[in-house]
Amino acid sequence: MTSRISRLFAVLASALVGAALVLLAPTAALAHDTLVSSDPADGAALESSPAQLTLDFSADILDVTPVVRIVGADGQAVQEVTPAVSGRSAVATLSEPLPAGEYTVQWRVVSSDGHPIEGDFGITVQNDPAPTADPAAEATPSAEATPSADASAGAAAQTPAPSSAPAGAEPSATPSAEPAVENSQSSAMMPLLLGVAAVALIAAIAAVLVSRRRAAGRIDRETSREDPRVGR
Ligand SMILES: [Cu+2]
Repeated sequence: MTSRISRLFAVLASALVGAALVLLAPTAALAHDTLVSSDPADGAALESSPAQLTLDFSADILDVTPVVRIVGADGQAVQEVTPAVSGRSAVATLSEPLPAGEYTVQWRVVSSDGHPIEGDFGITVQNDPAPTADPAAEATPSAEATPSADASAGAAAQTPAPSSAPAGAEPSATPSAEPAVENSQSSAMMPLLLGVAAVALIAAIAAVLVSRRRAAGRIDRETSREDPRVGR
């Protein structure tokens, strides 16, 4: 009897443990935060290096040793950044712009349930960071750049100007001169031409009208008589 009770108890206990495991396991899995989105997004092809990477998770992650590592196509880590965790997002500000290339962004943060979670996504940078190289170079050679720019501008203004000006002047001079003459001639002849055209138009209309009336008259005559042309 005691053995039966203890056996029943053991069965009940194992059933309870099994039920607890079944119920708790999904909630534990659901409690794991996931990466919802990122900026730049996975697979993004960027014209130039992003200044920062923003990772948004499904819940508030813990600010415990978060890491964002940017790995180049050769598998070598280019940068390793400790992102700033705020609520659901972790923002990794790059220490320096990325050169052109394909990168894998590896991240590891601690989920709101205390479990570390990690993942990665890919981005492509299409151009080298030229803008950041220019300001550094501009600082010293700016004094040299202006004279050289002036010299080149002066050379460009002096040498191509005579060569281009005659080249441009010759074609433009002849057409501009001829149209000017034509314009003056045509402007002087315009009233005459218009008068001639008007007279010609009126004459043409009159001729058409007259011929139609004649034709109509002929048809009338033709219909009334037997072909007057043959008779003539
Ligand atoms: Cu967990």
